[in-house]
Amino acid sequence: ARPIRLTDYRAPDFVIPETRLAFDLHPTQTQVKATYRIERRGAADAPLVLLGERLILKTLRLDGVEVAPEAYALTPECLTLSGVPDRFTLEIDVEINPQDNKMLEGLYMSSGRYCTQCEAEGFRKIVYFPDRPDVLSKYTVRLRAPKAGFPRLLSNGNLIDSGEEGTFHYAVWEDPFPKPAYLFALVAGELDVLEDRFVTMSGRTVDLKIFVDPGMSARAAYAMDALKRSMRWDEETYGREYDLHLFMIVAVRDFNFGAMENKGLNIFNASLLLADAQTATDLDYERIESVVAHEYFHNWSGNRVTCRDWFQLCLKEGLTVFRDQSFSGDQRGHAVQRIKDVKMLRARQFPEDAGPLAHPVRPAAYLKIDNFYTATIYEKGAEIVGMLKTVVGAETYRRALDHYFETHDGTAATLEDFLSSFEAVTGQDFSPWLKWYVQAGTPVLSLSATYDGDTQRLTLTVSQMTPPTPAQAHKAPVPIPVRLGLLSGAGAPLSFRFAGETVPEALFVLTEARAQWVLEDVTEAPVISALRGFSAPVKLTLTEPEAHRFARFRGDPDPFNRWEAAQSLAKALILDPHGAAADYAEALRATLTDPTLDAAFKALMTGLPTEMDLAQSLTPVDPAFIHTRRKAFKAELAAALKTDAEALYAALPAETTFSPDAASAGRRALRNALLDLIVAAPDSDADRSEATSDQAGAQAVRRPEGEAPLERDAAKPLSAKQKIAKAHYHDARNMTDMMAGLSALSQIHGAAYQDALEDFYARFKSEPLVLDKWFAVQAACPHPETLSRVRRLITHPDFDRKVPNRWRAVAQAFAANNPAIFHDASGEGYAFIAEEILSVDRFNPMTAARLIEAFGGFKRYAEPHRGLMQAVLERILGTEGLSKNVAELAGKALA
Ligand code: DPP
Ligand code: ZN
Repeated sequence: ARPIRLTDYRAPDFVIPETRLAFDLHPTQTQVKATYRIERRGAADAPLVLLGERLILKTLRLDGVEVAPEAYALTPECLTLSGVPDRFTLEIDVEINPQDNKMLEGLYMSSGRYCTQCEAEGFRKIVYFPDRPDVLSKYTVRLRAPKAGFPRLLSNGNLIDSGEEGTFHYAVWEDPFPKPAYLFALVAGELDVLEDRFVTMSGRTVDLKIFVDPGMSARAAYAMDALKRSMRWDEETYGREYDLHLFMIVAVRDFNFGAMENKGLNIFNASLLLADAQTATDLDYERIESVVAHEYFHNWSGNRVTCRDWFQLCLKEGLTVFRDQSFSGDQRGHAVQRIKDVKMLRARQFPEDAGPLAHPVRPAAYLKIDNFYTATIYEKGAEIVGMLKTVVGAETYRRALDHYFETHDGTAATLEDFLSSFEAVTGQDFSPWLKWYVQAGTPVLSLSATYDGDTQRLTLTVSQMTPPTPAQAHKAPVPIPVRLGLLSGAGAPLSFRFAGETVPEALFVLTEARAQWVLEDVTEAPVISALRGFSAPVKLTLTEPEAHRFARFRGDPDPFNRWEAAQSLAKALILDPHGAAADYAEALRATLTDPTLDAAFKALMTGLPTEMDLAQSLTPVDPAFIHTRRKAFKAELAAALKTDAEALYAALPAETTFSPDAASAGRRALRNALLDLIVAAPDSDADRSEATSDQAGAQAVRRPEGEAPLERDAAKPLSAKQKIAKAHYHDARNMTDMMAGLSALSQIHGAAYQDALEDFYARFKSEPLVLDKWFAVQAACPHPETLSRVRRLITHPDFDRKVPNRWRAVAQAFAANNPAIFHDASGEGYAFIAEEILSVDRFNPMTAARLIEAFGGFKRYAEPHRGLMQAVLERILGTEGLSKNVAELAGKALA
């Protein structure tokens, strides 16, 4: 297949100012009738090329006259008409089969309902159209379906007509805002609705409707609340007002993405919309809040101003992620939010940027754009917007964004347009920032300091280097904002003079490969606190004594750097085979007992770097070493803090009434982080006899299938920590605590874990979203027995590969959240995931391809992992009938 290149971009030859669609909905034979008003913009002899896949073309009429078959060319991917006039009306009738559509792109059925997913290139699976984001059209949509079973007929915009035709009924929707086809949506089926209202800043009333499975509307209450807060926030923070009289969200079970910002009719994966105390965790609530905000914010950053082509994807995604992160920070606290965002960036984007799948935030070429809904485009894209805000300041940033929205409203824009808004309001040149968009790889920022006590001068020498990435051997410097402060040796803040002013902290921007910054009036040799708030998405190297990190750990006034210091210490100590936990435990004890710090922050401080984090700091990666060392360090830490952790845990009783607010969630997070630490402690002598339960489980791998491996443990008395975890699980009044209990039990393994799994299944077997968690916790259990367990899970009657949530609950949870077992030296984990990718690729390539990432970094791994992963990738790539999606990523991973 030939790649699509940014440099090949050409403006469309035809525009379609008006689109009329009529759907006669039928599970296997839906009739779609499209009427387009078309105008030529390009060369007089340019043919009209419409894209369409998996469509049965019925009729084609140009200005009312049927087009003869010899007057058009039809291939499996497009319909070409030559010699068309400059202005004309084209009518196209096609037939499609929603029931058979398991790709979940275009029009498909989920739980007996019709729904759509058109981003990026799904509209062409509904009808022939110039399916590209720079063709904006005004849509009028007529839906017709049987009244029975399909009482709701929804599409974008405003409902302008509806009526009955015998046992059928219809609805006509008109969206007054021109939009690209990827924002088209329809939903038809039986749905309950939760309704509310929002009065906009100019006094208009907007009806808000969230549609969910019958009986589930109470679970949409939190999403509704988040929606109203998002709408207010976008008015107050960005001056952006909602523009239709109706805003609808629909939750569906089968969905490739998290959610989709279709104009006026967002469609959500039910897992990111439905929540109540009994079925959703605090993390679910947090994600619902941020995704509801994200999709709502797209109404301006994405819909009103859309993307000229898919290379500009981060124009809408990076900006919208930055906007939703800022919203979440305002709702939940900026320090904690920033730490979580950076954790996510490092867990997903940094590895991507360091491996064969590295690509710029604006890629230069692709085979399947679906493969570029990546952490780089979303999260790194958001970081760039954040850096721009940091360097220009909040007020100028707001003026630049106002300029951007006003100048490009109703158009399909580019990243250059975005940057030029910053130029327009500052008069400065922002072209150096384009480097961040076109250059892949994570820059390494090196910092060294020399202090002169006589002159009280601190000289910082900084330099940057971005390592080569595929197809980009040489990199230019990028602008790097560095927020920097100083601490005394005792850990107190130390002010200094810079540019004539005495300041507690300064912002430097490194624009060249190298620079020197001189700080005056520095009264003692300081501890440097650089890159505060993670002011740039770079890897910082700073050679300094361990004591400096401890000083920041204990008292950096910047909470991000306080957390960062703890993490980097933990990383170094874990990766050092002789690293001891005693000093770290002391500093953590001080943090945990500090009454001025909030619980959510303490919870984050209690968490150690993940095995994935650690893998990034070790070459070659040895997953077993990382797992063993992390476990040993955690056990040592837990032993040192046992008394404190147990006392703090006991002092934080489980809350009886559940509130999803940030402060309550923070308390639960801390209590659950303490539980995690408590169960990591080695068993005391009294419990020693129980320590064998781990080995009993390990032997289960070699037992024949079907034999209950843990049964014989059931009679054993429980160890102290098993008792705590079991009580935590059984006493839980909400899903957050329940999952924390279950996950703690999964860490210990043994009979109590098995009992809890059975109990959980019995309670929640009819709750699909909760059952996803039940599958995921088992797939992520770091016990060797998981290798055989995942094979049993995929034969479970509730397992269904055709439902992406359920499939990801096993396959993704195992590949991404269980490094020790996924990377088992036998290669069985790799083989399992390879088989899963190939199975799902047969019907849902978009979702299957996402899992290739698990093998992406194979070259960094030690043998036998490296060779085994390479063989698996080769096997995948050699498979006949492979999708373009999987072929593109597997090919790149191997290159
Ligand atoms: N555009 C969607 C999102 O927001 C992806 N389906 O992120
Ligand atoms: Zn988005």
